[in-house]
Amino acid sequence: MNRTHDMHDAQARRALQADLAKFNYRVHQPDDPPLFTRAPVSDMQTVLWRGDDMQALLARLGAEISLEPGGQRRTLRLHNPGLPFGTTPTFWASVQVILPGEVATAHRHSANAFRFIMKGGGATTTVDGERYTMNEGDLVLTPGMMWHDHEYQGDEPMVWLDVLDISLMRSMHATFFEPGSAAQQAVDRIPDRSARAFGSGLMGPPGAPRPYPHNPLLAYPQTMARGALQQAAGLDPDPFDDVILEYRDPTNGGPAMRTMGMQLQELRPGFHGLARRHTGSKLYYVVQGEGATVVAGLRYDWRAGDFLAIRPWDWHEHLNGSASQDAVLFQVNDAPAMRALGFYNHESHPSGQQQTA
Ligand code: GTQ
Ligand code: FE2
Repeated sequence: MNRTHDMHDAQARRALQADLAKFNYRVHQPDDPPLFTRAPVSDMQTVLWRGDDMQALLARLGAEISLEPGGQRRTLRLHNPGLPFGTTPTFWASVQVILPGEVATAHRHSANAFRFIMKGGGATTTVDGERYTMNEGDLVLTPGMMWHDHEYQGDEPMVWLDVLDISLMRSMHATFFEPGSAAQQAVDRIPDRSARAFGSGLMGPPGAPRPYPHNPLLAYPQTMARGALQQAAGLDPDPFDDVILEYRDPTNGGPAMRTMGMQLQELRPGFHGLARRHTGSKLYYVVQGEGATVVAGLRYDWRAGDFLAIRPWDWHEHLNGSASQDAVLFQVNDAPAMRALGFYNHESHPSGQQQTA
């Protein structure tokens, strides 16, 4: 192939394209962006949101935005400036504020959702007629097309993280949304029913179908999760993540949701993990303590209340520089969706850790 040939080819491709358009065909053009890159190229940006900035904004949201029956939730969306919408290419994370006496009215949607309680406690969510009381550090699931509404009868504003696989659902043109016929569902099942039946993770109803058709467990309380993490601290440390556990479907050991994975981890004082990269995106919420994550050679220092979203295929490693304080991170990732589709891929850094700028 020489230069003249290339020019001739480019000309031929342009001419062909013009004639093809009306038949809904195309041929690749020399200036088209490359389709098959050697490795993932993402428009997403790695972003750190500071909890300190968020506090005042949440107070404004509470004061200035009302919660209308049948309307949108009152949320501060974590927007990724590299993307047209959403926090990552697959999911949207938002921080929801609910004030004493408020009801977030019933609806359902095809997007899978969960809540992780950031501040306060006592609000209830009803999921397909089953009511849960939500407290700080709890994880509560709302799988796709299950009816849900929230109610809060407390004294102080309550704040939680919502994550929905909206971008994934939208990219697959599979959006359904349905408002409820009443503001709230009837609570017509035993409260905490799924947690009572399956919540121990070790014992369950002997008559339950096997395999169970979907994860029957909707709530993962903080006390359970932190207790499990404390037990795991007695194991060998994970070289990337120190002490880490994922939230699981107790009936099959798989991820708690079909598209999104949730994990809780503890970085002990002095921990400096190895660097790795993987396909798919993830978001960390700092539950406790402080530390840093080096992403693509840049160091992001974080502390309790911060969020950090990491771009697909960026090298990243965690550290806790404190001499005495544990750091606790809650994580959401899209690894279950990536794995189910055969797109999950990961690598450890050849030098163990990155050079920082
Ligand atoms: O609480 O049902 O952040 O439907 C976005 C969409 C929360 C919810 C969000 C929702 C909800
Ligand atoms: Fe919802």
